[in-house]
Order: sequence, then structure tokens, then C-alpha cells
Amino acid sequence: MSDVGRAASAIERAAAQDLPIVSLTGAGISRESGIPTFRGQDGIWQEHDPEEVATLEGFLRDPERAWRFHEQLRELCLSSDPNPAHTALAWIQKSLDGASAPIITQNIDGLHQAAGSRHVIELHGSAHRARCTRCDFTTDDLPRHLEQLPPTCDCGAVLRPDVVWFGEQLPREAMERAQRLSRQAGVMLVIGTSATVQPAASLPVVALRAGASLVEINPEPTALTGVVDIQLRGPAGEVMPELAGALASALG
Ligand code: BJW
Ligand code: ZN
Repeated sequence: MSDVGRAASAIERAAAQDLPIVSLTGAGISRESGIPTFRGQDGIWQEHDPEEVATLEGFLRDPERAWRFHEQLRELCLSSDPNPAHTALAWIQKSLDGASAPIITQNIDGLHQAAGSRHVIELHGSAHRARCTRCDFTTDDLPRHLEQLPPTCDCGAVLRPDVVWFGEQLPREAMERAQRLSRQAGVMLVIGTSATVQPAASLPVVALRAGASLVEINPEPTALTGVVDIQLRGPAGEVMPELAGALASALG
């Protein structure tokens, strides 16, 4: 049986036992939508220093610079569409009808939701939201172009992107749900992440220790490759539709 066929059978077996089929996604799943990844040759961190644009300290030193970076990324997210990997994953979720197939994503682009997926847990926040640095104001209704950078809150303080920067805690409820689902998973699909950023990178290990089968979808080996059960080497936009096709055959 091919590796894609083995992955489809593992998903089918888990669904039959009512075990969640959990996906953990990273920047690589959106690469074919035109959004660059963070690390690697053409990665965002080649051009931008994460210390300056992805830490609270960097933001406080120069809020306008951090917002300019963030606005570039938000514009890219707004002008990008889901690719066949997002669509295939949304289809898998629907076709498992009743079985739980949540998506834990490190991405801030909103493309899983745009593809029609439900049960999406955002670990690193969203490019489409901002929140106040002083009061509890949060908005997901940002204008397409912000007139003034940094934008300010009615209370007078500066707004910040509602994303998780290095050194910051992940949203507690999202992380707790992600950990619980990882412990319960029958299969975890790890799609397009280098698995280098904690604590998200620990979730597949939690799933593995609790007895899940791990399937990695990535054109390159990662920190996880040595421990996964099935490696599907290739771009997610090609591999995920193949996996959805094999699952469609398996489910009849
Ligand atoms: C394809 C493909 C195709 C390409 N198809 N695949 C030392 C040891 C351990 C931990 C730490 C440490 N020092 C500091 C830490 C903690 C730190 C951390 O993990 N750092 C490591 C980098 C070392 N983590 C944190 O700070 C986190 N918070 C935390 O730990 O809180 C507790 C704490 C508090 C205080 C002190 C200490 C601990 C927060 C992490 C926040 C991450 N934020 C970002 C940016 C948000 C957006 C923004 O700023 O605008 O989130 S960083 C960036 O990396 C982004 C991503 O979500 C995240 C993960 O990256 P991802 O998705 O894996 O992308 P890449 O680029 O790495 O990989 C892409 C993959 O796709 C590759 O494998 C390609 O091969 C593949 N690919 N094309 C499929 N077509
Ligand atoms: Zn405020």
C-alpha cells in the first residue's frame, strides 16, 4: 500500500473508533497561497529581524516599524485565497461526518476558515485582529488600510496586532484545548510546520506519547521527521488532495 493509502487507512481506523483526527498546521500549508514561510531560504525572517518585529520589546521600541511589517503581512493574508491543501482539509473534516477533526493552527492568516473549515484553534492569534495595549478593547473589524500607524484606541493607548510574539504566552484556552485534543488524537496530521517553535512543536510529541499515529506532510524533513509514523513528502497543495482522494475511496 502507498504511504498516502496507509495514512488514509489510519484516519479511517481512528474515525471508526471515534478518536479525533487532529491537524496541526504551520506556514507551509499557506505557501502555495503565496504567503511565505518564516524560516528557510525565502523565509520572512531573512528580511525582517524577529527581535524587532515579533517581540513586545521590539514593538515598544518602534511601534510604527512593527505595524508596517504587520500591515504587509495582513495585506498578503487579505489578498490570498485558500489553496487545494486548505480545501482538502476542509473536505476531510466534513467527510468524517460526526468524527471530530479539529485543526490546530499556528497560522494567523485565516485561510482555514476561508476554506470553510470549522473547529479551528488559533494558537498564535490572528492577523485580522488588533487589541489595546492598555484596556481590554479588541477588534476584528480593521479597515483594509490603516490611515495612521500605530493605530490608537479610544482610551488613547496604542493598539497592537492580536498575534503572539516570542516570549509571550499563548492564549490559555486555545492552548488547553490543543493539549487536550493532542492527548485524545487517534491520528495527528502535521502539515507545513518546521516544528521548531514551542510550545506548538510539543503537541505532536504529546499525541505520539498518548498513542496517536503521526503523519507528516512537508516537502522537507523537520525536527519531527525521526519520530513520525508516515512521511508524505511533497507540497501540501499536492499531497492533501491525494490524501483526501484516498480517504474518499476508503470511505466508499
Ligand atoms: C511546506 C511547503 C508546502 C514549505 N507544503 N510544507 C529555547 C528553546 C525552546 C524554546 C525557546 C527557546 N528560547 C525561546 C523559546 C520560546 C519560543 C521558541 O520556541 N523559540 C524557538 C524559535 C527557539 N517560543 C515562544 O516564545 C512562544 N511563547 C512561549 O513559549 O511562551 C512561554 C514562555 C514565555 C516567556 C519565556 C519563555 C517561554 C511564542 C511563540 C510565538 C511565535 N510567533 C510567530 C510570529 C507570529 C506572527 C507575527 O509576529 O506577525 O509565529 S514566529 C513564527 O513561527 C510564527 C509561526 O506560527 C511560528 C511557527 O513557524 P512555522 O509555521 O513552523 O513556519 P516555518 O517557517 O518555521 O516552517 C515552514 C515549514 O513549511 C517548513 O518545514 C517547510 O519545509 C514547510 N513547507 N513549503 C507544506 N508547499
Ligand atoms: Zn484601550
